[in-house]
Amino acid sequence: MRRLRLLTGGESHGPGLTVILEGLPAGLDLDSLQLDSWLHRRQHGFGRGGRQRIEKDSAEVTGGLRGGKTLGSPVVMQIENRDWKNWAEFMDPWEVDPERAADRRVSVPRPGHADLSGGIGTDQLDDYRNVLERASARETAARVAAGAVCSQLLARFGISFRSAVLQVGPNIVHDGPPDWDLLESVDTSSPLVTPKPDDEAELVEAVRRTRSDGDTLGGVVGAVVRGLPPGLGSYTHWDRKLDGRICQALVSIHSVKGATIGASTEVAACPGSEAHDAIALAEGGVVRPTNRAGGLEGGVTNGEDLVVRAYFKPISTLRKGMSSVNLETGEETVTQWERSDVTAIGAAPVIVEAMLALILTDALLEKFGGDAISDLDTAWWSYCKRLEGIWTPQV
Ligand code: EPS
Repeated sequence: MRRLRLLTGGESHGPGLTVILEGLPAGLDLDSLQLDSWLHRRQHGFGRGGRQRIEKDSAEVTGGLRGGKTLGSPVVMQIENRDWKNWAEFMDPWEVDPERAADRRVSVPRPGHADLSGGIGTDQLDDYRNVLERASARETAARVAAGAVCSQLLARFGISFRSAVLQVGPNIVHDGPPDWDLLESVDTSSPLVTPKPDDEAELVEAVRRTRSDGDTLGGVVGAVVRGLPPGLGSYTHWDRKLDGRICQALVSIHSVKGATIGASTEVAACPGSEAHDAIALAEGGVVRPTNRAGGLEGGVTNGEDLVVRAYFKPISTLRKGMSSVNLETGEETVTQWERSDVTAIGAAPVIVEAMLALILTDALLEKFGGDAISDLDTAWWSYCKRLEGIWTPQV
């Protein structure tokens, strides 16, 4: 990121997570209820394991805020791991009894998790817990807290988000890229957060069956962002292109193996005349009758809705185990199981929104700058004036 910086710290079963978000302008009003509601959405979803009954995520702000307004200094937040009390003797930062630690030792790496690759890289092959604790998707709670803050800045300029689960394992709820209308009425409290809650009973059954088979499921999440002005990002260099920055952020989410923008896989099979979006004039400015580009052309926003999909592989902790190796004994064996989720896909939409909010806030600050929210407002409205007849903001 160019104007914003996000650092997160903490292990899954450590005392908690720390979030440091640096680069926000001073004077931005923040709402703690919105922040906690995003964290609450991340804990939701049918198929989660016992851990989510223990945690009740909430962000305690310990820096960068006074009276609900940003100070321009880093926004610092802490999210408690309530499960820590059950792990203190195994995860104590200073003293862990090696005999007791053996009870929670992970000696067989799980295929698909960071265990083996991370263990080799950091020379921690004697206990993969040293790797998995940080590689755990628990860290997404920190990302969601930061993304929730960013979304409040974007909301000031009329930029808003919708997201949903489009596929659970092999069960497709919506084929192709989503659009705003499809996602507008998504009930974020339905069991699997799809755009078709009436069809979710079947999906819930599929997750139940997978659980009894000792297996896990992934899926696809779609998200749409409305209200972005044209001209965010850059066409001038590979690492400035906004489409690349968005996909990097999405693929960095735990379990995500692919991310696409607009009608990506679909247009690869079309002739150009059916792949691109014609440009037309209407009363409000320049319009596109279609949005196959998903809001980005040449790495720059074009004023249409930003449309993304993120592809999640199944959770890599399987109750029925998978073939693996124990490098200490030099034997081929089967992975051990510890409590986990059957699928976390219901939690994924808000995580996708959070990563989008971070990257889009970064792009907005890059374009309009300002250490004070008043300077950002001035630059935004001056740009909107220049775009009169081309594009109209949603505020
Ligand atoms: C995770 C394993 C499970 C998940 C966890 C991610 O945790 P535990 O091992 O404590 O049962 O529940 O996700 C969260 C704790 C969370 O808040 O999302 C993993 O191995 O990645």
